[in-house]
Amino acid sequence: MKVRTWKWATAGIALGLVVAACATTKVSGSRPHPQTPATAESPPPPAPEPVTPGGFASSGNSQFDSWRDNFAAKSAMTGRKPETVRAVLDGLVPVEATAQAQSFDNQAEFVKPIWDYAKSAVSPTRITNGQAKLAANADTFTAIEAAYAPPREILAAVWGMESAYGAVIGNEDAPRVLASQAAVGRRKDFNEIELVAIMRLIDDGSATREQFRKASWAGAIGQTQFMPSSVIQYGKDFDGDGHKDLWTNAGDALASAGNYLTSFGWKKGQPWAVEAAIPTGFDYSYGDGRKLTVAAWKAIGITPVMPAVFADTDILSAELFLPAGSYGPAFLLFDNFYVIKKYNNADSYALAIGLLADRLAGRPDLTRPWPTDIQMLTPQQAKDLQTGLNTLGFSAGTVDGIIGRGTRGALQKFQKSKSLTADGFPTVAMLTAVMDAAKAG
Ligand SMILES: [Ca+2]
Repeated sequence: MKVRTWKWATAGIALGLVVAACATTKVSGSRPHPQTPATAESPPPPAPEPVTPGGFASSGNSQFDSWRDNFAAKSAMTGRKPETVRAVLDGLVPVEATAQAQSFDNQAEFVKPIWDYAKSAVSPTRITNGQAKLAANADTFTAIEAAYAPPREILAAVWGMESAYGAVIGNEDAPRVLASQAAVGRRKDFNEIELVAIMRLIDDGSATREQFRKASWAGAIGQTQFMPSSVIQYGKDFDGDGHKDLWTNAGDALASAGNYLTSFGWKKGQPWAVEAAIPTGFDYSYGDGRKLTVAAWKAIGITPVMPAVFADTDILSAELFLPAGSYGPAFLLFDNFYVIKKYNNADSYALAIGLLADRLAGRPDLTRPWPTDIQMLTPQQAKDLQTGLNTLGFSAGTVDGIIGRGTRGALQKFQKSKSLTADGFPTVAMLTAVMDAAKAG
């Protein structure tokens, strides 16, 4: 407690200096130059730094400045301490809008073929490092497992995927990236809520302004990459030192992830998914999102590759997931798969976490490899496929270049009509078959 008090006293002095500096700027309109008195030969003094009506030094971007003035006033009205509002928002210069938009558009979990993402996620290095981290933190994991529902390998996989087990937590300023988005109107409410969450965490002594200078480009913080509002809602001070320190305390970060997944309904003792062996001649149209019990899947020829630890799962419901159509491994997904998606809503992310966790638990690699020779359709090719299917009377809906359920279903009908494997998977070969049939028709 003494250390904390001292830190706050220091922070108070620092804040006082910042405020004093701002006041000087505001009043005099230019920086004082006490040691370089002006002479006739001196260059003219620098132009005064513009100050916004809200009292912030201008960022040079009028849209950002005006958003900040309004948001600062709004934040103060929610009961945040004025010095915290200023510490969080002062000095921010917006991230260039195009750079930020590109970061969103290029998220690997959405743009890579799912198997490329899964393969790079479950790399030998990540498996080796994860097993070493599990061993080095065995007592922490045992305590966290006793308190929360997910097994240690799932939490270790989240740790590995989010921050390379704490090694890479980001160097962006969370207030800056969140404010940049809010100012241009990109998910404004979401980003403003996160900024207020940062202010709240600083106000109640959970974190310091400085700690938020280590964040991801999206404003997520710490070894398990939580958004600030999630730190408030789900974060845990596992070592009981009074701080939810997801940045430097692995136990706090892992317990927070354990609590998060538990809160979203992780079912203890159930798998996230298991690989499913598909028999020859299987009707792939079963992979349409329907849920059947494991016993029912077995009855139609699917063989789950079930680790002994999950022996008694015949009564559980599962969905057949065919990420690479008939060209790669198939999975039976259980409820816990959808709980992982609460962490990051991409099938590829949840798949990667699950596969990495399985390896960290010492389970064998997939029995069926991922395809290496399949080329994904370009958006234009996807449009051509949709046009061809529509021409043939297999309605793929709007020609938008996005392969969703509708396009896959239409492709399955085409495949069935040609006695092809009806997996609805859009390969270049399948595009050619559709185009040829459409021309011939
Ligand atoms: Ca702590």
